[in-house]
Amino acid sequence: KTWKAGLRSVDKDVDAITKSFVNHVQTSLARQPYNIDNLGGYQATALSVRDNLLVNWNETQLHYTRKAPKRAYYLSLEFLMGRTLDNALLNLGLKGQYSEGVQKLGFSMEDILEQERDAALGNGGLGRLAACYLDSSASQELPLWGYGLRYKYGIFQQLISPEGNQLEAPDPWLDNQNPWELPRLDVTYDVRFYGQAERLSDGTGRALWQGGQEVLAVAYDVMIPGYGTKTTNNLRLWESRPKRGFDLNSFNAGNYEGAVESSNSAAAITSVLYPNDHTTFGKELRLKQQYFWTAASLQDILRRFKNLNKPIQEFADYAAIQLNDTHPTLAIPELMRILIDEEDLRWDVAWSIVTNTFFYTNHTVLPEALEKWPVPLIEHVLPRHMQIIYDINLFFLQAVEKKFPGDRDRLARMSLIEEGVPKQVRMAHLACIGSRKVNGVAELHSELVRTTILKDFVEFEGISKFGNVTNGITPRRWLDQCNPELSALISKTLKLDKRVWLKELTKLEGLIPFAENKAFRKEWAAIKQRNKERLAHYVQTTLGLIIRTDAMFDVQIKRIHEYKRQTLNILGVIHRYFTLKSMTAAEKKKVNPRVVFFAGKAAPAYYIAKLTIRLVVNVARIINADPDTKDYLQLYFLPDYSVSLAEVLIPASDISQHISTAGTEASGTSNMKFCLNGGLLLGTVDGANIEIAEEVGENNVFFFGHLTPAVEDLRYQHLYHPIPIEQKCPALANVLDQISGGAFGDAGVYEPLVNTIRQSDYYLISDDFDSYLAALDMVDEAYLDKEEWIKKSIYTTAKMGKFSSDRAINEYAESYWNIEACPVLA
Ligand code: 26R
Repeated sequence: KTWKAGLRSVDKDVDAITKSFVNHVQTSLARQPYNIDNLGGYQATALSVRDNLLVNWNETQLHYTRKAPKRAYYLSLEFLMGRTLDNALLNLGLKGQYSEGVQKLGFSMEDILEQERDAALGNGGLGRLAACYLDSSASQELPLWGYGLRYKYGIFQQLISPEGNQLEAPDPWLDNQNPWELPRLDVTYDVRFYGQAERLSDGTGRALWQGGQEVLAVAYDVMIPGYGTKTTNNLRLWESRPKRGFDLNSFNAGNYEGAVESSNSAAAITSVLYPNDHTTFGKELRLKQQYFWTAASLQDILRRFKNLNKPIQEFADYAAIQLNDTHPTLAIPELMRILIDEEDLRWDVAWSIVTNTFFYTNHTVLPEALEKWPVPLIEHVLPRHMQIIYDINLFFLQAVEKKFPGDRDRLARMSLIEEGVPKQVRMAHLACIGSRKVNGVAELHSELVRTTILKDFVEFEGISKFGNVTNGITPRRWLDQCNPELSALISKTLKLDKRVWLKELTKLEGLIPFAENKAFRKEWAAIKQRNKERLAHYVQTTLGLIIRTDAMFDVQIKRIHEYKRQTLNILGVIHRYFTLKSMTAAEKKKVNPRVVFFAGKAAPAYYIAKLTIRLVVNVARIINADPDTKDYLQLYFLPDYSVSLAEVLIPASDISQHISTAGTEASGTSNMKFCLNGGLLLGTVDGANIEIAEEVGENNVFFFGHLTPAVEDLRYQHLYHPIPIEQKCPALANVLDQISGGAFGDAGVYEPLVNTIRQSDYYLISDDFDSYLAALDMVDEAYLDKEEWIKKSIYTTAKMGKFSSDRAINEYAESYWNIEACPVLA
């Protein structure tokens, strides 16, 4: 009774909010209530909001424990969360009250929100998708936890030198304290590395793994509130710590460095996010990250299961574990190890539990991104796991041999082990055979998974194991938060509370008839205009650049990679520049002014990608200073792309570019975000672009370029029947000559980049350039008819319902994990 009286409930009124703010200023921040700056204001607000989240979080977790539903676990090495405060306020339904509260105390909510640093524990699409899925899982009241690593440093900060080079600086995101995490110093597990594995000779197949290094995993919990629900799910991030502070023997022997060395090497495991996407490096520390995280997560999941007092054979009835790409694939041999060596199960029983527990999502078919780990490295770091992988492979290949007798090529293709020096473990094969189901992230991509990288596995295991779940995005962050005016207009027009349509996004179709309403179109366009001004203001205050806002805003923002073809875009810009320069004043008058934005990070070791950035920056320098053209064409490379920057850029865009070589972009998710905000799409017939076009109709997107089936043939032609670029594509040859000739300075510097196109041109720039230019012209022409353009914009937003991550997470829940909503009653 006494306890109950003391229990806290959620603060619902402004008085309670200001009280808790002041209270946190005094007792948590140890500061005086007067004389608090915006950072202090942010911290106090965040701590107060956190208290409210905690009430719901505790209730949710207790509810799950009591109800004991089957749960899903989302294992991802990346969670690209961005900022939390605004989202927490929205989902709690306390935005208005807190804005009023902080205003009473002399703050503006906008300034407070700006103080928060992004949680940037991810590289790009895969990590941001994980964050959207967490939001949707809680909003759909699904019992789901995320598991990841608490990197001390997230994705690097990008600086651009005066020459245009990308420089990397660390991202010390935890320096100002992180109010959104709860350290759980009581939730810890031991994780072993190295040592010796000896098979027991008792005929059970068990082994003893001893010695080596033991590291402690410490849990940090991040609360994930659902939109308009009490459900507050959990994201558990592991931090590595030395198991013992330092080695006292070495210390006493005077070897101080030796004494702290092992403690340093333990802490190093979760020190930094690897900044490469799409190229593997085979680094030992990365392998240790993967094992550390999967081992800690599995111990945690098993401990929770054991609290249910069910036989271990029922594990897969209570837990579904989603592998976000192959990064957590070591969970498969790790669960085998636990079941066999520690739980004493027979191999077949263990394997059937494992293959009913895991689900694998593939996020790329690019060969250089498919993970392979050298056998000697795994043998060294995880000796017992290497034995288990060999055993899995043996039984697996025996089964293949049985189904396809004498087909040695097939065995070699399907083996978990790739022959070579050194031998390597193919993680996608292991993830595939160890999982209940496998999926790709858009229709085309899933088909490519089935027909290319996992073709043999489809033939062996049957097609029904291989599905598709098209990606989605959360409309809470990617419409309501980033574009509040548009959200308000939609609610007003649909005569629906946003709490309805933000959870049932297909309701947006109700906007279609309003496309014919002139007054509505005017309001729609005015909001786009104000979003452009907001972006211009941001660029002016952060970079000191003046951007004209009466132009078409053309945006390409994503990781810099050859397959995403930022090169195609910049070459198109250069072509436009020289075309403008050759025009008379009268001709120019008819031209749409255009502002082109690029943003994105290159992997620090990706030379060609960095050179692409340098080219963009230097082309911008020339173009923006040229009096002949600057009224018609401006170009900006915005440094240090992030979730928060995307939230400003996306609502301001008229057209965005998603122009990967056909068949290379698994899905793309920013394409959905732009379209949801009424930006039109210029793209190739690739990834989710195709499904977007299916929704909005081909007349409302700008498609160009060769299709996936042509790509292989074209590459073959490049190699064996090359046509000189001057002959094949004169417009492109001209542009390349200008670059080589030093039109943008640095004659010679860009040759390695230019040569990738002049020579093998793996990503087919020369094949798609002319049709790309034609598509750009079509965009220009369409933009001339403003009213028609706005109609397209409205129609595009209206048709984005399919791409809500609520739809996607429900597909996983129903068709994959077999879990159900477990609502926490108010
Ligand atoms: C192994 C390592 C180097 C690595 C490879 C690839 C690390 C990270 C990646 C990231 C990849 C898998 C990625 O982000 N893929 C993207 O996933 C998005 C979400 O499904 C897709 O929208 C996007 O098309 C795809 O490139």
